[in-house]
Amino acid sequence: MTGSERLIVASNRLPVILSRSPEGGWTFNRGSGGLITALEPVLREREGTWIGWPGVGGDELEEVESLLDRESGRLGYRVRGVGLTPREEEDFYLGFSNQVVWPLFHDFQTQCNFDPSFWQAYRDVNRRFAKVIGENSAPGDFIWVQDYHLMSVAEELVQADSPRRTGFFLHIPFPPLDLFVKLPWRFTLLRSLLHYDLIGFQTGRDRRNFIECVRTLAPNVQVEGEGRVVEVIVGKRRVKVGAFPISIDFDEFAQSAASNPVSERVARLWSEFPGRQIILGVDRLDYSKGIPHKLQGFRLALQRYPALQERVSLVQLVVPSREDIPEYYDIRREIERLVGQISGEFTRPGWVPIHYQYGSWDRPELLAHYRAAAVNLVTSLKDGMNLVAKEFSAASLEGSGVLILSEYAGATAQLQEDAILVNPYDVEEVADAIHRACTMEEEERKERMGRIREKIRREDIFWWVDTFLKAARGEDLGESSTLEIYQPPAPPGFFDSVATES
Ligand code: GDG
Repeated sequence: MTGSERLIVASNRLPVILSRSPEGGWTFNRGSGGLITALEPVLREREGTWIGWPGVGGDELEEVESLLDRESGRLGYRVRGVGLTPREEEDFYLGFSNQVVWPLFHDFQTQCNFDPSFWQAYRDVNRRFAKVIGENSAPGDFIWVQDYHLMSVAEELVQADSPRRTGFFLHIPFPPLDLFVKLPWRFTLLRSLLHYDLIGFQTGRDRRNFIECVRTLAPNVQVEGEGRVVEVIVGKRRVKVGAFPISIDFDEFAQSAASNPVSERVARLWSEFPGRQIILGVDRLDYSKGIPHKLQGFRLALQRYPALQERVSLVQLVVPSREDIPEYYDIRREIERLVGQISGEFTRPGWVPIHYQYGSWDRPELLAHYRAAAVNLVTSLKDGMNLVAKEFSAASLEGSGVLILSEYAGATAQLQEDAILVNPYDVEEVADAIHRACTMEEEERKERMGRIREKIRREDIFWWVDTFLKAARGEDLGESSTLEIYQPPAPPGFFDSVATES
């Protein structure tokens, strides 16, 4: 691929989502987020096409095609739809994607529902994506497939006799071998992935897990090279495998956080929490985010360090997600039970320990909370990256925010030196980290946050797109600073007694 060849992006959702208006027509909702912001300019420059589900059924697709064409004109790149029937939404999206791959890849093997009809729907939908990609691309184009919903697309393209140069980026973690082998379709899925020319993971750890699976489960595997991208050779195929930590549009976040409307809301928030520090949690409703663990850590912090009472408040936003899956309903009940208990135990006139909201904020409100908060508390039990941590840091304009980050978030690979790291299963460690963050001297806060912001600014979302596409072209990527695999260091001298015993 040269820098100017056509780019086709495929993702489960299109950046425009259609829904029926009450009058029976269609309304458009524009997606937002870093991925769309970063890919749109590249798509415009390269006569690109974005292929995905526009939120409609297969029988409605024809009806909306002219609307998508019109929208393509407005966007400056083409959007093409892949329709899903309600049954496929159930079995492919809520089923295989979110009750098999999501829990397994986040180490929640016991939450998996290995229903064979889910797998069948996954194959069918991936085949349909490949068909639409084949129809809307030519052999010289580069196809960039996003995320775990579409792992079989490259293989389906080959089977449909539409071979293309393909790259795949996995936004979620890749599990260790002993978990991956639990998957009934482990060999087929691995073979599917090996049809991509480049596979990108968030971290060195995910890449290591993948390579170990391939080495163990596929025959005659060799790995060549070092650095951000290595080559996995399976028979005659050479597959590039790399680690590309996703990021955010740092400058845009920092600038928007400084805007007048956001500054006004920051002032309002500070006046609503007079003389108090805001500890902020922003998480999609998901068992992988460790929200109950966060609440337990906060409760213990208030018990262990009574001086924190009336001095800090936890503002926790939980964004609704996948509510049709029973486990998500259960986790919400668990969260709300804990919020109720903690409020009951600590609330007193003039002070509420937890401000819990189940819903979402508009962007200025989100930015205002990021900027106003003294601490961002991230306790994911497993997380591909965690963009909230990066967004909080970018919006921390005063430069004195403290990031408490789970060891198990992908962002730890980059930010381990300056965030306060916690094992979210260790409730005492979380409590101590909250205390440390809330009592940290201004100077130390600023030094740490300064370095965090600099790292995120340097490796922002545009760097991410550029690095992935360069890797796809086989270009040299230079030095790699973020491939380190975080392991908790033992305290100095901890194992000395073992070493000296005979
Ligand atoms: C997956 C992986 C990986 C949240 N609440 C509101 C809101 N948000 C936006 C945040 C942020 C995004 O949602 C959440 O991103 P995360 O990265 O934290 O988590 P996932 O949704 O699980 O994303 C993850 C990511 O993919 C990218 O590769 O980092 O590990 O699980 O951007 O800003 N936005 C607005 N209002 C809200 O209330 N406007």
